[in-house]
Amino acid sequence: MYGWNGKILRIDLTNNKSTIQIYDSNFALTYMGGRGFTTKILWDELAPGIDPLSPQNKLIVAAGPLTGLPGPSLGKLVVAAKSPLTGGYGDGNLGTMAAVHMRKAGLDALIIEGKAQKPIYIYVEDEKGYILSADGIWGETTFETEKRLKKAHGKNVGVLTIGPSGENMVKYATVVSQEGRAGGRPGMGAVMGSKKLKAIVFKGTRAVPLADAEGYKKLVNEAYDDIKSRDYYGFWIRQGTMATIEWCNENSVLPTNNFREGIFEFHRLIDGYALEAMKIKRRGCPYCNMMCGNVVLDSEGGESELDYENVAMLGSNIGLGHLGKVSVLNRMADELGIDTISLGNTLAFAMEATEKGLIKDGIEWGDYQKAKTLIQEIAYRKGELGNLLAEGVKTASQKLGGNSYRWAMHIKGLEVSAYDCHMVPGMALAFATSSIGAHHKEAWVIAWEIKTDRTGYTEAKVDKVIEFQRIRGGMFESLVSCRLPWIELGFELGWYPRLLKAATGIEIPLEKLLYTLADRIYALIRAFWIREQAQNWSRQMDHPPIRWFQEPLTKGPYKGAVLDKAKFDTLLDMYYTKRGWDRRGIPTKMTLEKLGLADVAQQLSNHVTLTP
Ligand code: PTT
Ligand code: SF4
Repeated sequence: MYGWNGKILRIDLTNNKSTIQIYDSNFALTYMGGRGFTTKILWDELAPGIDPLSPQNKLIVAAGPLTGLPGPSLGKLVVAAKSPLTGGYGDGNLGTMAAVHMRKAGLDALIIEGKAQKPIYIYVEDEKGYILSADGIWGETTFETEKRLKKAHGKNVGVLTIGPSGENMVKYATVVSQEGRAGGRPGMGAVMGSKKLKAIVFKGTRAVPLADAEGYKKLVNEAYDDIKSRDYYGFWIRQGTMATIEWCNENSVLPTNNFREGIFEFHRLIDGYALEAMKIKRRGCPYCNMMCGNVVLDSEGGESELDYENVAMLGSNIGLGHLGKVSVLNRMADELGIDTISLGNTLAFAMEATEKGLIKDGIEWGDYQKAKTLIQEIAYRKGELGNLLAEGVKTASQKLGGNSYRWAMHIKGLEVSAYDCHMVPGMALAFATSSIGAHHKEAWVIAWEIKTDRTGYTEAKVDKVIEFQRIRGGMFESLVSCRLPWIELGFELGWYPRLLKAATGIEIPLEKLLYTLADRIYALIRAFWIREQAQNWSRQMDHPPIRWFQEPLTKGPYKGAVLDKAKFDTLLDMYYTKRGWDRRGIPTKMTLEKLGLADVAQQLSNHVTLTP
């Protein structure tokens, strides 16, 4: 095979064993890579109903046929496991030298199973895996851990690590790399912590075999030029994703005070222009020529890499209008290895619970000093409140009781990312049907929706959600490649089959990537959720938080706006029909068979009655 290495490294931490597994072109062409691989492996290998924090869970790190090749924004990989936060499928995407080195090590994926007896880290060099003691790094921050591992193994390696929050199994602990790339929102860091796995270091010295190396090189040079020639390129370089703060506020979708409002009085103080005034450098993922990691000096003199989601969730959503201070909270999240989106949600949840008297001596809106203390308490699970919030807002609201479920902003247990949906039903549907819970990554339809028709509950919106899920959640997550050149600068999708052809020698039309492959991955992820949640499953799991239906915006041009429950249900029905799922949101037997998943239908029917 060209493009794929055809090898997966399996490391069993319980038995201290490491083995290479060869896979064939049929597996490669059916699941492509990245999320396709992780989904298939987790479906095949996890026993139904396991505890996500037990040794029975597996952590998968997976690349695709384009991962780590020199080429525009191709330095990305997927980390996945059964999520301790949601109990369903969980994954995340990171841009890191670990992606490049894993592929140069001759591998396309790493499966980590079992549990070590003592803290360890994994060192992988050219197909070989070693389990080494984490004495001296266990307990350290992600930044310090990476520094020390680079001291031990040399600078030319890629490192994935967890911080104290992963070690303490905070349910939304992430995996961090390069002091500012973070991935695995639904607790992938906690899964590492549960295995006593502090870090994974990759070193690769080989070249990935390409079908047409010369042709690939030529194509890549053209692709880089194309990206640079795009109209928006200059402004992107200035502000990156941070331009979204201003746009969201203008359109009344900037999460404010726990998604109660869509506009923030102090938005100017945390927007892309505020960033420009503080910026000291840019960072980014390997091989990217539109790097978006904007680094600032925060209020305490530390370096903090800012993105839209981080700033909205730790700024407007908690009522903090000071970019220097927001940057401190963001850096703390990176150092401790906590997801900023879930963190911004849990802090806001606690602020609202304090305001409403459910938490005594809690935390007031915008209280920066208390937020810093609480972040530490969450990461180390210290004290009653820190421990409660470490569980995420769904469990925290169940434990806290009262009416707190009304302001727990999550879907399927994953906290909502930074778009208020009181008046964008298409985006609400995207959140509701995302395959890991309320994450924007698969169907960021909000920009299109606001430009075309923000009030309607139309078929066009359902189509757009599915189209984006195919492109973003299916194709980009399995190639694996960054989607930002396409969505932000208009880099055409047609480039990807061309790059694939040069890398693998195989002509895979865009339609195949977007329809058969993406739909297969989606159906399999859904099957995983149903298998794991068969007892609790209902279409309610695909519903946005109650707040957006029942508590209207009280400020701004859309004052009074709420989502309409009956109309939302109609959207959901349309979505299910188009996906070939029944009214419960479960893929029908016919749909699974059509996608080549007859064996999955067979197994799933042991857990639920399938519609023919
Ligand atoms: C992603 C989610 C996002 S999405 C952001 S900012 W964004 C938050 N970033 C965090 C962070 O930083 N530190 C932290 N401790 N927690 C964080 N949580 C949040 O995590 C990121 C970029 C961005 S910046 C986006 S949109 C795009 N995401 C991509 C994706 O998902 N797939 C893909 N094929 N390409 C993508 N390109 C862009 O990558 P999760 P990164 Mg991240 C500091 O992982 O779990 O999916 O959540 O990977 O390398 O940092 O790049 O406005
Ligand atoms: Fe990474 Fe940003 Fe470049 Fe995408 S655009 S590859 S997220 S630096």
